[in-house]
Order: sequence, then C-alpha cells, then structure tokens
Amino acid sequence: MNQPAMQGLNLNTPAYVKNAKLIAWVADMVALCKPDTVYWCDGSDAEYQRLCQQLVDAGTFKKLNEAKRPNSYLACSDPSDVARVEDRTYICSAKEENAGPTNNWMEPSEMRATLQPLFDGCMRGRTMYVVPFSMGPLGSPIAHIGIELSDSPYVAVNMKIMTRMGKAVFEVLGTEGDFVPCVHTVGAPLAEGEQDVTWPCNKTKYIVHYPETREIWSYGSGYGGNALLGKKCFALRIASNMGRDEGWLAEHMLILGVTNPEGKKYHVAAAFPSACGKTNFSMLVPPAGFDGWSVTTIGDDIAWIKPAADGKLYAINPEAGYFGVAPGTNMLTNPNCMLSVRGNTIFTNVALTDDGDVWWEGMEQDAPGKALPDHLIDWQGKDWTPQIAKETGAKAAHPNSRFTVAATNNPALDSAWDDPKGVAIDAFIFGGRRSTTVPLVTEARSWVEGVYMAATMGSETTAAATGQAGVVRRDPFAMLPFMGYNMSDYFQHWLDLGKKLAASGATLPKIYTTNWFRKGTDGKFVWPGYGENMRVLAWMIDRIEGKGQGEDHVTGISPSYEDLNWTGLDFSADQFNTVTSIDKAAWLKELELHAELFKQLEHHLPKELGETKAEIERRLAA
Ligand code: SAT
Ligand code: MN
Repeated sequence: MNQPAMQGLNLNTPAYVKNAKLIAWVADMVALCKPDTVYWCDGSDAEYQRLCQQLVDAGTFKKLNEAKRPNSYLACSDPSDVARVEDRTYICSAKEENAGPTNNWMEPSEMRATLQPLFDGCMRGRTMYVVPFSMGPLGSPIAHIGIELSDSPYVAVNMKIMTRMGKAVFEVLGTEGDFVPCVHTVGAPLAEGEQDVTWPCNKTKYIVHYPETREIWSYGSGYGGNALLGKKCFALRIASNMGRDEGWLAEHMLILGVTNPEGKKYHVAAAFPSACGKTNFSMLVPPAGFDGWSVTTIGDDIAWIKPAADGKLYAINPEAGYFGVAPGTNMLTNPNCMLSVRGNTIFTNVALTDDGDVWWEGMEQDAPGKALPDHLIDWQGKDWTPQIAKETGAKAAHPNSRFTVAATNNPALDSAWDDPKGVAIDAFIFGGRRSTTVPLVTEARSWVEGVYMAATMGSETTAAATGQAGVVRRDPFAMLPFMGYNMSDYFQHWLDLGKKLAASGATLPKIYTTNWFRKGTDGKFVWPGYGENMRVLAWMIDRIEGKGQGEDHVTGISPSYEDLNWTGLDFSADQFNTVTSIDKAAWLKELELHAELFKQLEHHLPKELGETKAEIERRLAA
C-alpha cells in the first residue's frame, strides 16, 4: 500500500510510514503541486548536512568561516520577502464572525477556489519535502503532530532546528494518528532547464488557515512565520482553535524559570509582541547585586498551557529552537543568546564580514572601544562601510534579520524545558512597547483586571511584520497577528478558564503588565532594560511570596521606588518617576482607545471588560 505511483511519479513513501490518511493526502498534494520528486525527511544530522550543502551549491546558503562560526550558514532572502505578511494572512472559518473583526477572512470554498490554480503545478521543477514534526515533546499529552509539505529546502533545515522533526514522528503517528496538514510553496515553479534564483518566492502571497479542518496553506513566501508553518500558523493560529475547543491556551509567550536566593523556583509566562525582547527576557542574566538569583529558559516565543488536575496551569514550549531577532543582540543585551549562536546556527539577512563571519547592528556596542567593522557585505549583497551607513543610513543587517538555533545550544536552558508534563505557571506578564503612558510594571488586582490589561494592551509596531514600524496599535495579549478565531471569544475563553480554576479552589497565577520602553524628553529610553529587568521580575516574585510592597493606583498595583532592589544600578527616584508616573490626561486618551477597541470587538465582548473599564474611569475621576 505504500508506493502508489501518481502520474508516473513515485511518492517514495518510506516503508515505516503506515498512516493511510497521510499517504493519501501526500498523493493528493503531489497530484496538485506536481513536484519533480518527493523526499521524506528523516530528521537525521546527515540529512541536515546534505541539505545545507545543497543550499550552498544553489547559492541560497553561504557557509560561514568554520573557525569563527562552525557549522553555520548565512541566507539572504529576496528583498521583498523579509517578514510576516499580515495583510495576506487569512482565517477562513466557515462563518465570518468566527474569524472576527481582527482577521482577514474569506469564505473557505471561495479561498479554495482562489488557491487551486495557484497551487496547481506550483512545485514544477522542484522537490517536495515531506517534513514530519512534533510541536512539543514527542508523545507528550500536550504535544501535537504536523506534517509540512514544502518545496523549500531552507524550510526543511529550519524546521529541523525549530521542531522535533524526523522519522520518530511517524512512530507516534502510527496507522491512525492525527496530524495538522501544512502545505507550503514558494510559488515559483521552474520551467524545463530554467536556472533557479537563490531565494525563490512570488509577489502574490497567501497565508491561509482553515480552523475547522485544521489545515494550513501557505503560498509565495519563504520567510519565517510565513513558511515555517509549525510556528505562528500551527502553534498559535490553529492551536488557539484547538485550545478553545479543548479548554487550554496557545499563547505568544516566552516561558522562564526564576530561582530566588532561598532556592525557591517559580515559572513565568510572558507575552510581548514580535521583536519586543521575548528572547532577551527568556535568557535574562541577573545583574550584579542579584547574587543567588537565576533565570532559565523553557521557551522564547510560544507557550501551550493546560490546566491539570491539581488546579495549576502547566506550560510547555511547543518549539525546539529559537528564530530570534539578531540586531541589538550582543554580549551586554543577551550574552546567553550570543553564546547560543556561536555555532550550528542558520542566520538570515544579517551582514557578512570580510573573514566570513556574521555581523549586525548592535554588535559594536558590547565592549568599550569596540568599533564598527571597516567593511561588510550587507544583507542585500552590497558593500557596506561606516561611511556609507552614515551617508545613506543603510543597515548592514535587515532590522528583522534572524538566527535559527536549537534550544539545546542555550547555556541557560532549563532542565525541564523538554518535560512532557510542562512547568506550573505562577505569573503571567503582558508587555507592550510604549514610549509614553504605560508604567514600568503593574500588578492586576484580580484575574479579570489582568485580562482587561492584556486585552487592551497597545504596542508600537516593529520590523517583524511588513508595514510601517513605530505606530501604536492595540495588540491584545500580543496575539493580534496570531489569533485563530474571534478575539472577543478568546477574551471570554481566558475569563472562563480563570473562573473554572478559581471554582476548583486553585490559586490563580498573578497577572502583570510591563513596559520597558518609556522615553524621556530627549527621545531616549529611560529604563536600562535587558538584565536590569531582573529588578522588576524579583519584585513580582516577592509579591507572589507575599513579601513585596506596592501601591494601589488607577489600573492596579505598582512598586514605589524603595520597593525595588537598586543594588548595582544608578537609577534615581526621578528617573523611576519618568517610567512609572501616571499622567491622568494621557490615561483619559488611552481609555478612549480602549473604547475604540471595544467598539470594534463589541460582538461577544465579555461584559466584565466594560465593567472593569468603568471602574478605571471611576478611579481616574476620583
Ligand atoms: O516571522 S515569525 O513569525 O517567525 C517571528 C515573529 O514575528 O515573531
Ligand atoms: Mn513571536
């Protein structure tokens, strides 16, 4: 039964693949996409090396200097294919109201009719890679399996790092197991004898999700979240639907462990929009003065969180690697990350040094006297010098340039990062990027108030998505680009979960909001951020232990200057005031923006949120 030949093309199905549904689906997709060959990834290191060499031969990868950056590669994308494309991303639920007002929607049969001609023959001249992967530890009760069919070997090697990818997945899948089918094409079929480009892609792009049938179809892009379908498409957009139906959460959150000097360990899950420092926070190194504290990484981007019989919420990182933002990363801002990417790393859209290593903006800032390099090849293959940068403002690395690296490279990896059971969450953090208005840290007085804070979160946009960077938009739960269903129903899901846990007598995790990004009148960030965020994290842990002090204000509880540990940092009460003050006029404006959001989301908006808003208004008026 294993080798049905389609139109003369052998599917090359390995004998160990015994899932009839999978084999039939691959046959259908081969018939549609018409690749030249089909290759089933086994996930072995030998295969990884072979595919990387193939990418080098094709000109997509450049092998980096083995002495400086062992077993590492640089890929430079087409300049038009550098970030997620939110305006081309669709949630095609049967009913429009289930996608909700924050998602692009098309009726499923209409979308299928749109995609059919695009996918017909889309893989001509290329190999279809069958990429089996598990989101979460193989066989974990929280994990789920996906199969990505892609005509991009770049996707195959990135998926090897980002997920548990390979042959063992088929054992878990067995003959009857279920999987999320993910079809991806760069949308650039090759005519007979046509020479390929180094980064094939298509001007037309579609990133499509069918939540009811749990399918993902991606056309035209080879980059990041558009193409590595286990990440945002599966682990957030499709998984949020699974979570709603099954009573769990799929969140855009890092997960970290934090141990205090008494040796007590806590777990925190934190949501920040893309390119707002999740990776840095998850690998935080406590500063001088925090002897005895340590932070360990469970995940840097996505959390799947399920309530267990003990009334606690357990979180796993469904991923196995980090696809992090390179610019700004250095030995001061994130030493663990710099150590992680010393080798065995794929870099995308960073600059190349003359001795075959990588460089990005920010690397010059981590040691006194360290200078800009004299010459580089920038991410678009052009000469770059400090002079050119000064004259034209040209960036050597694209602002959304990335590294792909295995979690096991991280020196701060938590010993439980791969535990199928997950870790019990003690606190949630929601953090936006706001130059004004929102204070450094606030603790919600209740679960409902926390959900309100998360739901109304605003953030200035970044280079992680195409479009203008730096404009404030509401980004509820840092999930705006990743919500797989109606946002208001999702708020309700969070409220319901809180109610259910409280009813079982459980202590709910505390909820915090943070803002590391307040600016002074000089336009510069006031809060030093990075490792210094430990001061805020330690306050949260003290609060959880019932020790930390705080002051009640309009939106929650915040520390006073003397409530934080300032050992080793010169940060004045005035500066503290700049990042924590609550400007009444600014908050009145802010509440108007909350009202606008609630108007947009009014269908199914939980009434508790309106009540919480009224409560804040009452406090502001008092
Ligand atoms: O492009 S990704 O979605 O993989 C990264 C991000 O935007 O967070
Ligand atoms: Mn992300």
